[in-house]
Amino acid sequence: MKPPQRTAGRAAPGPATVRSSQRRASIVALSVGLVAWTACSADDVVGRVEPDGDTDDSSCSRDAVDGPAVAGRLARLPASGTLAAEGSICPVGDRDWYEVDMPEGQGLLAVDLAVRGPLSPLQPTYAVESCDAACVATSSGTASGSCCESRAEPAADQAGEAVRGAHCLGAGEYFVVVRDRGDDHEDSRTPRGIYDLRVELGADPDALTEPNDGPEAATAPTATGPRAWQAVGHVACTGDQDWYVIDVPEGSVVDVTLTMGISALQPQFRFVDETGAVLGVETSSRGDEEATSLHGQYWLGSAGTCFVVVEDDDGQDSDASQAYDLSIR
Ligand SMILES: [Ca+2]
Ligand SMILES: [Ca+2]
Ligand SMILES: [Ca+2]
Ligand SMILES: [Ca+2]
Repeated sequence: MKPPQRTAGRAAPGPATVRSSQRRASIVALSVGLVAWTACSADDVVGRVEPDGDTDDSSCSRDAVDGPAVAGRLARLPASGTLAAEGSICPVGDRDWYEVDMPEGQGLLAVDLAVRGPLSPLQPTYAVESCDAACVATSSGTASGSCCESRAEPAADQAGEAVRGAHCLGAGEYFVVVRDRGDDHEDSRTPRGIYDLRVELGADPDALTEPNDGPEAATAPTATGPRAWQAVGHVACTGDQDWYVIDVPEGSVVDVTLTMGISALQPQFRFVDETGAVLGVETSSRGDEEATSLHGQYWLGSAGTCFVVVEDDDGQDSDASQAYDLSIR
């Protein structure tokens, strides 16, 4: 097993719970494909026991993808190559595990999860877990702490609302775990509701400069003149920050310009000095409706290092298909 090289969040491993038993459960006809356990070796597995105990409500037509040892495999849709599964959250507390292999050379995992039909009582959500049961990302953003067990995640998704996210992950093996946000609803409609899970794997367009998500890993932009630089990049996944570093002489005035076409995010840049103080923030709060053109000017009394950070305004949105242009002079 290869360890994740870059994750959207670096979460502490969850509690080591051992799967005590594998329940026999009724298997419904799903387009999940074969239930399998091949990627993470048994020695690596820290299983999770579903919170619903041994309740096996046959009226739920429960699908048997309850944990890493019996994770479902996603089917590849012929036309698009998208990986897909369908299932149901039932009974209350049900969690459905799907295995995803991130190959070398890829690094972007995009998830789309939606429940079919109107009036679903579910608040669908997902987490991405690594092979050793560490949560590395959630539908509501970057993981921190034991998010997979949290009952109080930040985004209050409405019942029945689709959730989407894109996550930067290193090559390796992961699980996408689908559940109700509070583990307190089941799809009780008649006929029983079905969710659609779609997963797409792709390359991070900034692969040559990532990870540059903090001052220590900041990228040097391309020099275009004695005191002029430029960079092209992408806010490619949830929580992606692109840090750029320049050195300036004493008494400098630094001009920063950020431009971007209409995208799925609200682009923003911060100007940060070497002490970490934020000297200015410019935000395009309508960047998903109109093109972005941001400009700021900053005076530095003493010579030193400073940073320009390009990001989404709240770290929740991303767009790997739309590049930004950054100019510093
Ligand atoms: Ca299920
Ligand atoms: Ca980036
Ligand atoms: Ca970055
Ligand atoms: Ca945003």
